[in-house]
Amino acid sequence: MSCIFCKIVEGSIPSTKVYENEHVLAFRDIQPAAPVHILIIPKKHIATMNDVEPDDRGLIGDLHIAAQEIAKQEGVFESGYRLINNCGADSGQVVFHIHYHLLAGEKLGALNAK
Ligand code: DGP
Repeated sequence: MSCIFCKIVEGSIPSTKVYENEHVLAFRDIQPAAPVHILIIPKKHIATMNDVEPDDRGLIGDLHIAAQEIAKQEGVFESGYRLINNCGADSGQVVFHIHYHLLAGEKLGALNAK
C-alpha cells in the first residue's frame, strides 16, 4: 500500500490525531497554512472526489459531521472555519486519498483562483 493517508490510518506513519471514529480520522496538517489546519479523511481509500460513488453518500456526510465536532473541539465553531477539498491536478491535490482541509483560527483571506 503506497498511500500516505492509508498508512496514517493504519498507524505505520505517525500523526497528531484530533478526532477518530469508525469511519473517519482527522489529524493536524504537517504544513499548516493557518493556526488551525486539520485534515479530515475517510478511513476508506478513495483517491479523489471524482471517485466518490452513491454508496459513499453517508461517508461524505460523516466527514461534515466530523468537521463540526472538530470545530467545537478547536474552539472555532462560532468564529468560523473553512473546509476545502482539492480534486485533481489543477486544484493542487498532492495526496490522492480524499480529504478536507479545515482551516481556522484567524481571519482567512478571500478565496481566489491562485
Ligand atoms: P492536498 O494538496 O489537498 O493534497 O493537501 C495534502 C496535505 O497533506 C498538505 O497540506 C500536506 C499534508 N500532508 C502530506 N503528507 C503528510 C503527512 O505525512 N502527515 C500530515 N500530517 N500531513 C501531510
